[in-house]
Amino acid sequence: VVRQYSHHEVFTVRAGSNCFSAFLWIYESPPRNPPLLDICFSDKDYENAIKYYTEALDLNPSNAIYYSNRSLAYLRTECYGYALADATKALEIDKNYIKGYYRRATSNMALGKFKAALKDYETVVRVRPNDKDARMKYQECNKIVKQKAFERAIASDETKKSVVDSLDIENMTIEDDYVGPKLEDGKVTLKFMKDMMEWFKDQKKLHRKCAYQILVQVKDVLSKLPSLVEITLKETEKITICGDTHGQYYDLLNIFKLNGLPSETNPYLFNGDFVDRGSFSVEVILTLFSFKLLYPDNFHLLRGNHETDNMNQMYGFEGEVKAKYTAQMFQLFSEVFQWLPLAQCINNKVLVMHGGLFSEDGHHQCPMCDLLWSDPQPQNGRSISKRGVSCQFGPDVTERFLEQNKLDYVVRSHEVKADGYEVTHSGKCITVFSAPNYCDQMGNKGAYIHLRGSDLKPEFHQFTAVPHPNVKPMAYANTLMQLGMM
Ligand SMILES: [Mn+2]
Repeated sequence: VVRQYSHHEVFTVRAGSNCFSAFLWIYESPPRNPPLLDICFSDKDYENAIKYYTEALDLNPSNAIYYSNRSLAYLRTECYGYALADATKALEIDKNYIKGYYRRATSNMALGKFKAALKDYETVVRVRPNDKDARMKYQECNKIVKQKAFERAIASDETKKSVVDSLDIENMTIEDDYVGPKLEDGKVTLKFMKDMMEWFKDQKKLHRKCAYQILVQVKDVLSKLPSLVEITLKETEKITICGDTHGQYYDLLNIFKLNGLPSETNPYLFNGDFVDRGSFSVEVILTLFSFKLLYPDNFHLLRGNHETDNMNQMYGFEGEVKAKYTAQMFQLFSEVFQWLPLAQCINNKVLVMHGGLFSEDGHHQCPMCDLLWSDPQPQNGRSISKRGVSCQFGPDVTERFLEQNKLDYVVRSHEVKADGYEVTHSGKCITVFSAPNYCDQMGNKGAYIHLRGSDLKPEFHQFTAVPHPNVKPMAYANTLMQLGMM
């Protein structure tokens, strides 16, 4: 394999980092080699890979392999839009380049374009009829396409009934041998919270009756909130804003250890992407929902782009809920997610949302998609999203938006940052990300922000990842999205 791609060896040696050469070597070897995939990469290596391939492409813009390799680096940094463009380019240059079809298929899978992905897997299988790996991927993708077609066929126009109507929670029995936490008189209490967090820490399962009670109650609480929640901090009050947590339950516990448990005097705002990727998403979301029930006015949750069905199907949450509970419970989660607010404004001055600002100034065509998906960019104006969804917005866009709405700055999450946070657009656009060592492989810090009512100045606190039990991220994700399958 190394010999076959010897020009990459030269290239990687020039790049001068062991980890970086390992990165390239591994991904040019057959994806059937699982032990190698345990090597830890940091986000810097992907960034470097992208940088070096971009330089190489400047010198040699007709090299399909460079495009294909950069496409992989983009896949790993969740820039699926760019990944798709590069894979497409690789195939334009060399339509016989089989790896290009793989990359394009993976990009399309990640973007939820299953039919397009299937077509590419089909090509690979046709060219390489004896390739078991290709056949497996083809079959897996085919299964999804058929399932989607079936779902469409049985879907009706009638308003979907809520799962809540088909549940008889009162009559669910808690078996005598269950010694875990239970709600007290059907209510979440501080004692229940502490017991549940300990219980989860020991990798034990909350009784399904309790899980259903929490979900039904939180649906009720969330459904009464506006899409844009407004809060006021008094002079002496502060709030903690956290970014993506992505199923990293043990890191969530660490935030509470470092920054104190949520309470009426220690309010929190969690800015979306609670689930998917990390394999303790059920524990994270049940903990967050329960705190919402305990402190409805002082514990805030906003929706991320991962609080939605198609993401949960690909990136693990649906699989995890099915493994730990049932498909019906996943449906209820899905209903609850739809009630999560989309943005929060603090003291009329700081606007918080998961993704960012809008594809257009003034009134907006798809405000929800933009709020949950967009990213800031350093250059003025707007450009095509690296993710293939929504857009990227420049400092001028932020400036205009803030001016029009008489705001000081925006806080958003959605992107992993080496320091756990990043201040851009001259301090007007702040990113906060709270999943340290994201996916066990990015080597990034996590961060949270303190905002005080007195001055509304952001104060950053960083933290590093803590160990977690040996269940790898993406353990419940669609097999085609798992590491090493790309
Ligand atoms: Mn996100």
